[in-house]
Amino acid sequence: MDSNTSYNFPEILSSFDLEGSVAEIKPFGSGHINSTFYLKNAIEDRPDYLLQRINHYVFKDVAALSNNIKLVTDHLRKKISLQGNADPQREVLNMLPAKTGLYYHQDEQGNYWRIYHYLKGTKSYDLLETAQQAYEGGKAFGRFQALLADMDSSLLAETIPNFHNIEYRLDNFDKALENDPLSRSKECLPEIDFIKARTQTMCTILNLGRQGKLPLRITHNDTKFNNVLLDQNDKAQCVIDLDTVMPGYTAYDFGDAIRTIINTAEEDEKDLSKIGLNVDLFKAYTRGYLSETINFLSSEEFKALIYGALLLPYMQAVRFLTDHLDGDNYFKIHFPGHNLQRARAQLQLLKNLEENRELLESLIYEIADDLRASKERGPNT
Ligand code: ADP
Ligand code: GN1
Ligand code: MG
Repeated sequence: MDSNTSYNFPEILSSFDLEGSVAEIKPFGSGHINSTFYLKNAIEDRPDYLLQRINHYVFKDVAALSNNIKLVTDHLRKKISLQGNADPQREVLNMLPAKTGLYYHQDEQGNYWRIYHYLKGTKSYDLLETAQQAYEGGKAFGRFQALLADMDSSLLAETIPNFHNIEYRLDNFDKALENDPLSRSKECLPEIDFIKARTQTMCTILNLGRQGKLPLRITHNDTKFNNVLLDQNDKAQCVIDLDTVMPGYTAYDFGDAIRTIINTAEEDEKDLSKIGLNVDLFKAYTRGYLSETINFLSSEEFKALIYGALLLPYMQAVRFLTDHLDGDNYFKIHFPGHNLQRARAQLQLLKNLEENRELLESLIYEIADDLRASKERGPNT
């Protein structure tokens, strides 16, 4: 699907007004849903681009999705331009209109495409290496939420309905177990039991939201660490992958970022003994995140952060295992059984998080106290 030969690139590229000319097209990134290609410009001082095929099996309304991204990036650009030494060209994704004026192009095969300006000199990490990177990631996602706090969330379409609704995910899991089209459930009985034992507790955030205790805000909803671009000095530059930006709870974004930051191994690690918790990176991310959000998070939202950190690996495991049972229709897999391996890794991560829950929760409180105290002391102390 992703090889350079299966798409009519000349036709796709000719539907956009690109500066210069494209010298090279290279598959890029490690996303599970869309397909990304780097377009190198033949002319040195002209921009490079990033071409993406939008997976319209997953994102059913590409027009609404593109409209969301346009609204969100316009809002971010406006807010960032008002800040002293910030540069919206570097810090916000810039999506190009096609010649039709729409922000996507549909090719003859029915595929949807969009193009962003490629942000030169940036890096994204599947596995991060230093506390500074974690801190910067926390600041980037925290700032993202803060900048969007005054945007009217009713303007945004729900690009994937019930995306982080754990009851809905568990319903789908039950349906997959019932149908079991490939008779795969028998190879994952311990994982099924582990998931079933936690169905009630994992609805905590959803229930708090239903009781009106958590505000719906505009959240990113895919805060994997590789969705923030860092610059050459490992400073946060730009939050990317905006397909799932829609109303959500802040704890979901915190939890999904922690899922990828605290894990000492890859998301799909086969050797479960390699999956551990890097508490220093957890502390650094939390400090960065709270430094941007502590002023607006309600006390209930703040208390819910730890539930988010437990929920997101759980929800991810449920989603991976559901897809495995269904026959791997949703997430791209690289070998048979990949989704099962991913689910097992996420459940192992959850076990580790549960065992260390008190420690992690107390660290969130300590970091918040420390930030509040330093704010009271003022900038010169
Ligand atoms: P996916 O949905 O497949 O995760 P992303 O939008 O996250 O797609 O893009 C995949 C990868 O491409 C990112 O992890 C990042 O490394 C890189 N990337 C995305 N957008 C840009 C950009 N505008 N400039 C530079 N690199 C980018
Ligand atoms: C998918 O597209 P990508 O790889 O950034 C998925 C996320 C999951 C993630 C798990 C639209 O994100 O929800 O958390 O895989 N995106 C969608 O790695 O389902
Ligand atoms: Mg991504």
